[in-house]
Amino acid sequence: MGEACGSDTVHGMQPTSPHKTTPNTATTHTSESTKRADGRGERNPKRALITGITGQDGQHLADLLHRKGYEVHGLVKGQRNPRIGPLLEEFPYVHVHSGDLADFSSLVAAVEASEADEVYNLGGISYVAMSFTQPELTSNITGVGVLRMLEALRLAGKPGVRFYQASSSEMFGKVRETPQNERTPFHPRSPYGVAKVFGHHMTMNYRESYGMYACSGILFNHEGPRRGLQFVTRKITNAVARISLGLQDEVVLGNLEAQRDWGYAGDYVEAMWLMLQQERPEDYVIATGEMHSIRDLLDAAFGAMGIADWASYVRQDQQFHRPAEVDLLVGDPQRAEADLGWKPTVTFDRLIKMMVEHDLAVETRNQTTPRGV
Ligand code: F7E
Repeated sequence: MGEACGSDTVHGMQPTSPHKTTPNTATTHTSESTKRADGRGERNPKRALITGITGQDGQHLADLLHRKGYEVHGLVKGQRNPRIGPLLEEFPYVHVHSGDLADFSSLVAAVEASEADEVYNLGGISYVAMSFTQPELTSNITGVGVLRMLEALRLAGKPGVRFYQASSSEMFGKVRETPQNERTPFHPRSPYGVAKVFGHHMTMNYRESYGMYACSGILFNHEGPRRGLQFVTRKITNAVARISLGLQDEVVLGNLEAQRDWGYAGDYVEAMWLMLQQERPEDYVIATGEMHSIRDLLDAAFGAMGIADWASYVRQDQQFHRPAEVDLLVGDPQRAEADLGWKPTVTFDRLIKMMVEHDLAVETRNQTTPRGV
């Protein structure tokens, strides 16, 4: 199947990549990989394939796995994707495969060409607000995309490959209990949440039906300087930096009463990796166990710049409210701590301060660097 599909690595990316030249290269590697009994523990370095590698979590995970000695492969959509250049500039060791979670054959080809021992499915539409305006696209990529990847592994005959699914606390939605744990029922409140529930159950189903090592991390909000500017933490920390430099007057937000459990993305990718190193595949809640409102977030972000009263800098607008809101989320990470030995290392205040300082440095640099340099 490898040579027939359009998921050979993107040209001009990785000079040392064994997979970058022609689709036929993938065929050679596929035949080698079939010699392994279960695909694990017989090869050094281990290989990982990450979907969504250009996103916040993908970047943190690529870095972590590289430091652990893995050969890191990433699935990237579109040959002219503008995020490929910056990705390879920062992570030159990544082997890039062109493919799409909407395109089954490209997933089969990427699985075969990468010869992955571990697949981390982080790809998809992750912005909850957008899922209300593009519900069908969200269902297809964030939901059915999980099924496509699981089928790609099954039909490519890769029973030994370990699969991680990025499930989300958004699945809890209108919460039935607080804090939420692995047994809390789901009640999603957005097309995104519904799609994640589909992917979560499909991952369980492949584990139970085919004995695959397939598991999900139910990750609560996780942030950091790599977070996209549309998410509320980074939107605020970036605005605070710009306001303090006189580049912006205010930040316009939606619901200030929402409460979330915000942790540091760098900690959370460690949990993903740990989940694939266990004897048995299990699903885990990954969270800090602490809840804060958007108002707390504003306190922390403006506070980092020495501004105690932020009211005059913040305006609310209906355009940032959602048709159905998730009022509060807070996770109980006890199982992860007991089984995986995982614990968050970055506190809420430190996380927000780190993001404000990063944004201040970036915005200052942008101001002082002449255009085109
Ligand atoms: O919103 C409220 C908004 O967009 C957080 C994704 O990574 O975490 C993330 O989803 C809260 C919501 O993240 C604005 O209504 C107020 O209550 O930063 P967010 P999210 O929706 O919680 C989960 C775990 C995921 O899986 C997702 O992929 O903040 N809020 N005003 C606002 N949110 C945004 N974005 N912008 C505002 O102006």
